[in-house]
Amino acid sequence: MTAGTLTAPAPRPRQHVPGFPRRDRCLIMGIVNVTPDSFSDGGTYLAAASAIQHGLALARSGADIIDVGGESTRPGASRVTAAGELRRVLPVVRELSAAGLTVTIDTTRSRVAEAALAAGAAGINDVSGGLADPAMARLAAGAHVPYIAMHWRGPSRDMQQRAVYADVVTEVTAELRARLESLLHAGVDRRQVVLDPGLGFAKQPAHNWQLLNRLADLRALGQPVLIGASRKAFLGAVLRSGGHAPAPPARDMATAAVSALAAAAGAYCVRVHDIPATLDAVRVAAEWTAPHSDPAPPKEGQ
Ligand code: PMM
Repeated sequence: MTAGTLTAPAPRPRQHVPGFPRRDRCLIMGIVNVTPDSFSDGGTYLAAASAIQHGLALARSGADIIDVGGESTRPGASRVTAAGELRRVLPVVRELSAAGLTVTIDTTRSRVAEAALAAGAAGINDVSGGLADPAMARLAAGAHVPYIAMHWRGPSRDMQQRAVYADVVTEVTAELRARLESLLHAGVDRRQVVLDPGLGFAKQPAHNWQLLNRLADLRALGQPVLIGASRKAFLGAVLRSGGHAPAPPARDMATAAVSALAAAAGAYCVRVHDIPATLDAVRVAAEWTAPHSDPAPPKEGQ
């Protein structure tokens, strides 16, 4: 077991997933939730036009990937139909992809993922890691696009009841290893697969912190790792004052701190709502872990 540490440099060369941009730092995925009920921005970008404007603004701020989702996954959320999900996401995916952005579709349904890929999406972000829809792995294999497999123990409706672990890091790592093996068995190319511990999904705050602290255990599976901590309740709990957690948008500085620490611990990508602070954070982390050599001594007279 290896504790997450600030001094352990990310291995060189930096991991690259074909189909995603290549950067000399941790990638940033910007979030566009085309939903009425997401925990942080539900309803703000439900209209296609405002979702498209928001996606373009995230990219201008420095997001490398834009993640478009049409179904809320907050604890207790009920499901939207596939047709409803498609109506929400397709115009947004089509427009942002046509504008030249790298778009992922945040869905657990292969039918939605397939339509989004046909509309120009570059990859799939599946919070169920292929468990919700058995056809997803075959789709990812055939389409040969980046596939983010998140740790999941069941639908959002009652997922917190499944937040029971003897050792969360060992169990999440083992369950993600099983997902990876099943994806490879279905024909998915290993280079396509990004793994994600699924912070807040069947996890209590202490579980999230243990997973972040022992990111190295997850990275030992050999796949790039994505971290989605942005504005989540466990960050609100840390910032609590006078018995109240700050509203989700007031958690962006805390999110940026997690982005810096996760990037310094070797995360491949962070998924966030607010780009500028996280962009600074991952740039600092890249320098923190870069193999700096001593500068030449100043010349006489300098
Ligand atoms: N979290 C949410 C939605 N999608 N996808 C991945 N890969 N990882 C996450 O942690 C994740 C996700 C929920 O957050 P949101 O409602 O702010 O999008």
